[in-house]
Amino acid sequence: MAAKFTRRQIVNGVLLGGAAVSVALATRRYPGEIKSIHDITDALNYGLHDLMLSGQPRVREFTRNDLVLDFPTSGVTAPRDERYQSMRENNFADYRLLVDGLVDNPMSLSLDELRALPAQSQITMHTCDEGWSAIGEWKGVPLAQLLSRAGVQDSARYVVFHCMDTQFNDKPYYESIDLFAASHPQTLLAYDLNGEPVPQKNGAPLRLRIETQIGYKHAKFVERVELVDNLLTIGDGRGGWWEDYDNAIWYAGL
Ligand SMILES: Nc1nc2c(c(=O)[nH]1)N[C@H]1C(S)=C(S)[C@@H](COP(=O)(O)O)O[C@H]1N2
Ligand SMILES: [Mo]
Repeated sequence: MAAKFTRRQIVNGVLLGGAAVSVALATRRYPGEIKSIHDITDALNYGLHDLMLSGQPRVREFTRNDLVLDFPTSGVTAPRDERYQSMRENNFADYRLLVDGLVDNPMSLSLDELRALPAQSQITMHTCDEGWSAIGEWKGVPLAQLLSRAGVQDSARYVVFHCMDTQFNDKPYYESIDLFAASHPQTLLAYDLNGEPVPQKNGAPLRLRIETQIGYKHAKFVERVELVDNLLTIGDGRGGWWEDYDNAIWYAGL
């Protein structure tokens, strides 16, 4: 005898099937290891945001009247690393930004070379998950522009930002984003804040602005941009210092 299903059972079946497929697709694309419900919801959130942001809409920009003049800080404000301190004493004359990994033309750029590239400015709101937000004017090089100069190879999927500050657990800060977020038109490597070189406390001489994501993704004191095909071999493998240290979610969309 053929089984008979009510309309409700069929609808429920289709919904359940759809949910299972979405979970399967989202978790397959997700770079981290899926070990808990928390990781599954993170993966789903990531998949959904990519869909919603597929046209790369810009985040809101503000006016100079909205600026917070002394931009707050979070995390490391003065790297204790000797190498950083001596670079800073020398006004970052010896600083080089390295762009390497899965690229055709690895680059090493001084601050003057970075400043000579076409620049972009934006007045945006930073949101830290500790519960504060602040508006600043950031100027720098669009990340997409740097990446296109470096020639990203087909196998690359993520951009890792290596920082010059060692954290209190003796591990260096790092963060990572996918190539989609990296190519957002407001994703910048910023060297100026409110018309002045980025102060030490806010990540001198160069920090990431990833306006579609929350505070801890905005790596400060960046010295290396590495293109990779997976995140498992970087740090402890969860894609960032906070992710490794405190299980912070890797995809930190606002
Ligand atoms: N290298 C490095 N980047 C970092 C941090 C850090 O401690 N070290 N803290 C993060 C956090 S939690 C936030 S909210 C922002 C704060 O940036 P700000 O200090 O300029 O406000 O930087 C992020 N980037
Ligand atoms: Mo933060």
